[in-house]
Amino acid sequence: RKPASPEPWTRLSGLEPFTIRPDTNFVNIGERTNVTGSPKFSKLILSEDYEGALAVAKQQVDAGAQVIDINLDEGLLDSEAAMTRFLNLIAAEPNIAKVPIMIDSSKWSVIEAGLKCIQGKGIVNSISLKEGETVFRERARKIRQYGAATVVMAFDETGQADTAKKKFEISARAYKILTEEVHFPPEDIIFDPNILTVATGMEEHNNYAVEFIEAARRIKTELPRCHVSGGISNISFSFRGIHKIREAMHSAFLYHAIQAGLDMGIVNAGLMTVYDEIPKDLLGLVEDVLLNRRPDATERLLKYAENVKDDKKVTVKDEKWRKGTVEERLSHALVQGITDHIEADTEEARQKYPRPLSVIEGPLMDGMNIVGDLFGSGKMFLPQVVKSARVMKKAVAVLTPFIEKEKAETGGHSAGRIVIATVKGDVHDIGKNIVGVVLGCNNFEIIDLGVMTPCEKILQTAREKKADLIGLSGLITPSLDEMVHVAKEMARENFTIPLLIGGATTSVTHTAVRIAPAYSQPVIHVLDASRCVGIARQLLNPTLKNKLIQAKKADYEKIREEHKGQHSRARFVTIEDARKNRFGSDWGKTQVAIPSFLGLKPFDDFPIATLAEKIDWSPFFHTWELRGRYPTIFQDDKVGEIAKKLFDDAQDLLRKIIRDKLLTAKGILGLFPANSVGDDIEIYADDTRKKLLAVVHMLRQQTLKGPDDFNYALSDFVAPKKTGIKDYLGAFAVTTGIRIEPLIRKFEKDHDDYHAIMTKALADRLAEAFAEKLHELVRKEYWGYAKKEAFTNEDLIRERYRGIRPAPGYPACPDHTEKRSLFNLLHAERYVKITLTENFAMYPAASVSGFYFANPQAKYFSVGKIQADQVADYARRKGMDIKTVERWLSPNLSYET
Ligand code: B12
Repeated sequence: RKPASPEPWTRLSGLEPFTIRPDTNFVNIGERTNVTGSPKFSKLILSEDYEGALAVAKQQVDAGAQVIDINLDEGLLDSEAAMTRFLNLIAAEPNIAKVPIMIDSSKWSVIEAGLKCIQGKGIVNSISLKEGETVFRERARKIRQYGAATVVMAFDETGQADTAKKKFEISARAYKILTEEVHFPPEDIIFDPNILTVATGMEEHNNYAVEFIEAARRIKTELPRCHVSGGISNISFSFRGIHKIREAMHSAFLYHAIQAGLDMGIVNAGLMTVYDEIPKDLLGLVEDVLLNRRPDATERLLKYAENVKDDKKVTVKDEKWRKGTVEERLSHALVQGITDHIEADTEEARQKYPRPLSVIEGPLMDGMNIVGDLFGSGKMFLPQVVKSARVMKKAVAVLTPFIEKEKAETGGHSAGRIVIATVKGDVHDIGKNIVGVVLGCNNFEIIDLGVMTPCEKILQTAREKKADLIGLSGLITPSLDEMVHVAKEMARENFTIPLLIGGATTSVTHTAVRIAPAYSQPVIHVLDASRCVGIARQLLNPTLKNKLIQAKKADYEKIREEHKGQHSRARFVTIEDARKNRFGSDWGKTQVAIPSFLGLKPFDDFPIATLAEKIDWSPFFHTWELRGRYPTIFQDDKVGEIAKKLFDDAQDLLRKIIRDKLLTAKGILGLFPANSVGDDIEIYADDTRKKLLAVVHMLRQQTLKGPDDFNYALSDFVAPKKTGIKDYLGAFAVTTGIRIEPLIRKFEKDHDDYHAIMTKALADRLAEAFAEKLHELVRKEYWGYAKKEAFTNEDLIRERYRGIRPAPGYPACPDHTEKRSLFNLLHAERYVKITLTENFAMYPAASVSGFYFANPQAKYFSVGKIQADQVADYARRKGMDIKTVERWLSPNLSYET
């Protein structure tokens, strides 16, 4: 008898078989047993509450999941052990184990651990061509051995596919390998062509749903018998927290994707609604977004979302709080950051209270105390606090004329008076402003002297205003020396008040080693805004002050000791030996790329809209002390919602900036003939290389290296003159801060620190995006050595391209004074309207400048500490005296001066 050959259907199983026939409806894969997507499940697993975790799995099956996806990828977990434990526990629960398991991990070892445990036939989620064909084949063979089906993600060696074409091409390539080489049954292949989030505000994301649907259609028609799946909730992350919108998006997306061929998906059955029951107006808006039917689709859906509350019903804004007493209303407005009624409410309070000052000391301070407590205990986040400050400032503005009329003194009632300033030669103030707002919210009186503040002005103001503390801020390394100078001057002028130090370039080590010894009174480094209130309060409290000072003294003493130890432990080579161990491209074989033009190319008004698309958003969130990477930060249990709100506000402002042309982006790039001579780079006027335009001086690493490592200097990436090879160097300077002042002043006048800080943070992001965009144009067009380069924004952010753009001040070229030659070369002051301060900060603040190296082997590195012999040599090369060089390079010196 000839056995009947089984139909080529996908046959999966847990304890029970589950066959996917051609007439099987859409297959639901439960998503809640995933630590990356479900905070609740994550908490249970991390606290080892496996009973609770099993209950989640059971709930999924009870709710109709036909397969359950299990993902235990969590940094704090031994994921292999956790996967083994959880799957073994599931095996003992027939009500769960009856369905097939999808083992989900980005780590192969975890997948394999899972494969060893499951009974029946499960699914691996996932493999891809990300690490190349060899690894792909190996893993596919292993999956066959274990007898599982597999999900194949649309990734290849160049990254994640985001267009229909790329998604299909990668899937087709994987299909061919799997079916022809690995002999994988096509019905056991499930393609996941990446469902990516739409309505993020980024134009390039608008077509993501359409690209997915198109890819699904092609995969199902052209790759026989396979399946298409995806993580459905990804599509709607932009609307996190607004269930009504998300449900509608999921259902509408499924409706269209299933028609195109999607036959399974990881879904939360609880976040689903019936397509036909989606209100028609909402459905129209949602489908406009999903099908990318109109350019303003996102904006319109966002507008709709504003009126949608999380209770799944459309409601008008909740105005119940308006019925409370005036005190309750003020407190609510402060905590929630609502400015709508603040003027009227403050006026009402003024009439109720005996004196205008009593309104500040009473209900307003009560409200701000709640804000301070919530922030202190981590229940409120910086963007919310800054919004509260805006409400407070508006209320105080209403009262100020009355207080002045009364000739009442507000200051005496504050928790303390603090003079803060960004030091001379430095232009950055976002960090300082944030600290000012946070301290202000906590009842400190802030006298903010702004940026580029000379020492004399800081000390004179502190004396005149009888300040209780001085706070200094700085972004670039030359500011460190300026801070030491202020400390010395405070000592010389017999100040007795404590000095606070903060800003991106400062550190507790520098404060302990260099600044604190210059002033006998307390000098304290403050890491960020969340710590400034605690420190300031302690310093101004006679009982707590001594304790803090003693503790800091001991800490700083220890740091100084450790610092000394580090110096003596570090091993260096002479500059001569370092040069012998230079990195040398094999110049004989190196093909130098010839730029498509030589000279300067100014950009007078680069479109901000183009730059907006290139923004790397993660640092924007860091500015607001929200930790996480964009866009996954929106899924963060703790800060996700706040991050989304902040992002939406930023998008609104960005749109306004673009629409009303509120900022101007100017830039210049230059491409020049160049050759290295020792550690310098000579730049020539033209390709005859007879006339020298400038010499750029580089520094070389001097720490002792291992056998396969080099002592790098950036000049190593440019062909030495003596090789006779014609090489080139690029340079650039960009700013997006032109015309920023009036915009900031407008917000500040309106007591709106939130938008003032946001404007600066956005301008900084745009400056960085401009540098990135210009570099891309250089690679693809102006230098043209990577014409076919095709990277996603993520790839660009991770710098996966050829060539580097180090900026003077960054670790590979730490000398800020080189900006002078760079600016001369580019005529940056003339074309871009950026000026350099005496300490080589660039004004406007939102500016970036640097060099381009095209050498395929060029990479970023840190020069680190250098020795006196190199400093002497460098001083000679630059025509500077040693003392001056030592001052500019003080953070890099391996010795005491
Ligand atoms: C974003 C960024 C930029 C932005 C703007 C930054 C800004 N607005 O402040 C842009 C892209 C414009 C930029 C440009 C440049 N940058 Co930059 N940049 C950064 C980055 C990545 C983050 C800084 C930041 O914004 N942090 C967020 C803010 C809110 O934090 P913050 O300023 O530190 O403030 C907090 C605390 O420090 C503290 N604090 C701050 N002030 C005060 C004051 C008091 C009294 C107290 C108590 C506390 C306190 O509380 C604040 C709130 O929490 C840092 C690297 C890093 N990870 O720090 C490099 C960094 C600061 N940049 C650096 C350099 C070199 C530059 C450039 C010179 C490069 C160039 N050649 O183009 C230019 C200079 C620009 C100019 N105008 O002169 C160096 C500086 C060190 C150095 N060697 O000088 C850094 C450290 C990078 C590095 N590792 O080399 N940069």
